[in-house]
Amino acid sequence: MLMRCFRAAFTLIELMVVVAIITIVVAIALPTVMEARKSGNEGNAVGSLRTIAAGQALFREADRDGDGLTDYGNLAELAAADVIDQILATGTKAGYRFETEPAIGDGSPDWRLMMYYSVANPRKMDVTGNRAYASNYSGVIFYTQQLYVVVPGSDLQKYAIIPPEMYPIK
Ligand SMILES: [Ca+2]
Repeated sequence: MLMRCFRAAFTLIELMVVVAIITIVVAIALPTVMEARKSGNEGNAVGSLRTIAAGQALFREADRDGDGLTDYGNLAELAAADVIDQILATGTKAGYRFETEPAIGDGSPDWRLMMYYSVANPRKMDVTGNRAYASNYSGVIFYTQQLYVVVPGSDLQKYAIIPPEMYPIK
């Protein structure tokens, strides 16, 4: 009796209406969920750049690689010195890819004592994040809405200069 009532209560059309409503709700909610995930990843990327900045300072001041120079390091060197976590050390964390390198200047070792740059790019632009970030030894973090490509020999790599088309985060 109960089963018969149930069947009578749910016709095919009613089921289709339910499916249509669920589809609409998902279609409305999905972009919001995606945006929330991206902004979460972006927040994490900024946090990771701050972690790298703190790690660089520790690495340099304490000569954590023990080479007798108060120099900056790359991701592998910071990881080996235990000043960044092992996930960040892989260069990929929470939808972002990270790089950090001492500045190369004119090739003399003095440059790596004074400057470094860090870059965080979304693994997929507009999918895992809407912004690419960069920072230098000043600790200020800048963003752009294009993937940030570090060109070998570019001013960023040489002198840790943040290009003018990047904007400081608030
Ligand atoms: Ca050192």
